[in-house]
Amino acid sequence: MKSYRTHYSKELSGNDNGKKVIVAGWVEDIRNLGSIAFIILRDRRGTLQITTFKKQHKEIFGKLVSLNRESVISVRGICKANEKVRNGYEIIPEKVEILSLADAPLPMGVVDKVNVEMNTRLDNRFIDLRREEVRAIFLIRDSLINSAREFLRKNGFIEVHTPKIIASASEGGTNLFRVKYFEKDAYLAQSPQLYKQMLMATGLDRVYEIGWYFRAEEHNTRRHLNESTAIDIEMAFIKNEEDVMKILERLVQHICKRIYRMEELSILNVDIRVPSLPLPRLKYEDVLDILKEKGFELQWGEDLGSEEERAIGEVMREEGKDFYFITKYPLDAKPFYTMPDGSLSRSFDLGCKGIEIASGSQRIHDYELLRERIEKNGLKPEDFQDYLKAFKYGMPPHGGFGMGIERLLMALLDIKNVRECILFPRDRTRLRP
Ligand code: AMO
Repeated sequence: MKSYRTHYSKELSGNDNGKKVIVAGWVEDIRNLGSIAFIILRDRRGTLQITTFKKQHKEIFGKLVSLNRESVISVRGICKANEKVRNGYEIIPEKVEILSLADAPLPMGVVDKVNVEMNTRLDNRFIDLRREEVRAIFLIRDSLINSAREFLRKNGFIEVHTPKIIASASEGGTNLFRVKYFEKDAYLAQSPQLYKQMLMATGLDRVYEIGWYFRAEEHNTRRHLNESTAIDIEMAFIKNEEDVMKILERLVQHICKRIYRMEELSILNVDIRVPSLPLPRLKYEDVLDILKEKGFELQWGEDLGSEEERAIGEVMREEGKDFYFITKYPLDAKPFYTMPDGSLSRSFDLGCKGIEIASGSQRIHDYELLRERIEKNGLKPEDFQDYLKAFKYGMPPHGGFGMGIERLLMALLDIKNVRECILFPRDRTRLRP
């Protein structure tokens, strides 16, 4: 055989009757009826049926029916139209090459309808990902990231990558993973915050990074990962946080427009609604009122917990809105770099169906004020000297946001557990595989 594969299952149909093809993939199922056998072969796009007859092809028949499930094979054969088969064709094999024999039993089933526990699935993620509905999430994730990149590039943002081994905290002093850096102590970056801001002093007016957050959060919830990914942007010469929110809402609208027709959504049985703009903007104080009506007693200044977020999501959903901003948080509830607005802040969170998916703000660009806010937050300006220096020699007004990729995906796809949205999750108890 010249090649292991000439066609994916999805690329063939009954119209290819008589065509010589080579297909390859995993043996999902073998139905041996004695004189005839059906092999279901799976590739990244779907499945196809191989039909073999004992009388005509004794050797091939024997080879195929004796395989363990999930073995990898390449099959050369003839495509034959057959209306009784799900995709309208079957492959009559002429040559079979076994590329990898699978052991039995499998650590977990691929097509069995039994519910496999999350831990078993994650322990055997390479098999879990063979399941169509699991793979669908990552195909959608790929499109989501691509469409974000497309939008940001079109709007003048350039892609950057900032250090992930850093000397000081970016989001306050807690939740840091400490690492040994030769003779010194270093940390894993909680976000690109300080670097993306420093870049605003360079003339690279608009930047974005698709990168990693490392957060040593102790809590083990359905919404938190210790290693997560995000789309961060920073933009200069803004008048206020509204300029940043406009980019963010257009970005989520663009992403929705790019993915709402994907066929993978039907595998997951979800509909994505493209939001109309502008998205609703709820002030923090109004959110407290809504929550009070719903029976939550949140004190002024407190951040919303997951229950409160869910309640707001429900209220918005009743109004037909999936996405909504919460604005004007109290200053003390936000990080030191946030621009004050009296006792409030020029900040916002973006919620989607009851889940916080992004947050951002206009930043302080005045050196003295920034120093003061660092101190007020119980942090040491000396620890931020490299960052602070960038504010001393010409720093334009600027702002930005960070949007969690897994959070956005879980909200859009109505997925209950954020671990489903990252290939190999890291949580409080999971460091493998
Ligand atoms: P924040 O800390 O709100 O803001 O993070 C931004 C977004 O990142 C996602 N996220 C997480 N997702 C999963 N697990 C986690 N542990 C986790 N932590 C955060 C969320 C969140 O909304 N520097 C600011 C952003 C900015 O102002 O530009 C920041 O990091 O979706």
